[in-house]
Amino acid sequence: MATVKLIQVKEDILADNSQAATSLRGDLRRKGVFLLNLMAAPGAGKTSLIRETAAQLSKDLRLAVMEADIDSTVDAEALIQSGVHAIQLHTGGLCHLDAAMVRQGLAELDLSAWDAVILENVGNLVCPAEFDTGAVKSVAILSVPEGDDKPLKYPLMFQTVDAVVVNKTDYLSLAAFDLIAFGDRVRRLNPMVPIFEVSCRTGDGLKPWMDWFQSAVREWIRG
Ligand SMILES: Nc1nc2c(ncn2[C@@H]2O[C@H](COP(=O)(O)OP(=O)(O)OP(=O)(O)O)[C@@H](O)[C@H]2O)c(=O)[nH]1
Ligand SMILES: [Mg+2]
Repeated sequence: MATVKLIQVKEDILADNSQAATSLRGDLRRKGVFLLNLMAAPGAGKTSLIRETAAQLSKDLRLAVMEADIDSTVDAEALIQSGVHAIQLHTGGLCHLDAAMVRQGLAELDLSAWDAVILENVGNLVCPAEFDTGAVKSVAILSVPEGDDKPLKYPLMFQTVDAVVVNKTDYLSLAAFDLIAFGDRVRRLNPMVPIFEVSCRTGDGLKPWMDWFQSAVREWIRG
């Protein structure tokens, strides 16, 4: 079993979160490090997308991962076993991360060694969307078995992100998931947001996602 660096992160209940998030982004800008906040319901494919992204981009980008969970180190262990540099944050039962908690996690990484850090937020479609983590970009994953109605039920998640990934498209033939209706529902909330249809299992559709991610990192690093 891989040895995982585990950090208990604590909420700063006295801090103004949006101020803390803006200040964190400023620090990331000065250090030339990109931070992606990846959000989704449990099991939608966050760790799988991170693993695929790291596998395809690690020759071009120095990429580290912060896995956040209420408990367990399984995701960080799985990534380390795939050769990805990952640490594990525990939220002490909280279903979200705020900017102060993300800053505590980043302090455990030597930021001069990385171009980009991906944060896997706690699996939840509600709470994580309510907190600015200080990330440069936020992305929501929705997997096909969850259903195309989720933008109607969890609008904040789809409203606040910079990109949406529909994962597990290999299940489309088995599920009554209407990609057009889903896209319409998302764009009613977030008109310009790019939507990537992928399967982390088959690799289908991953190239446009990789291109988007890589250009977002490059743009940030160039300043
Ligand atoms: N069929 C299929 N299965 C997938 C795909 N992507 C991920 N899975 C499977 O879905 C399950 C959950 O994937 P994870 O990547 O662990 O999902 P997660 O969002 O990180 O889950 P939590 O961290 O528990 O919230 C695993 O069994 C994956 O192998 C896909 O594109 N197609
Ligand atoms: Mg995971």
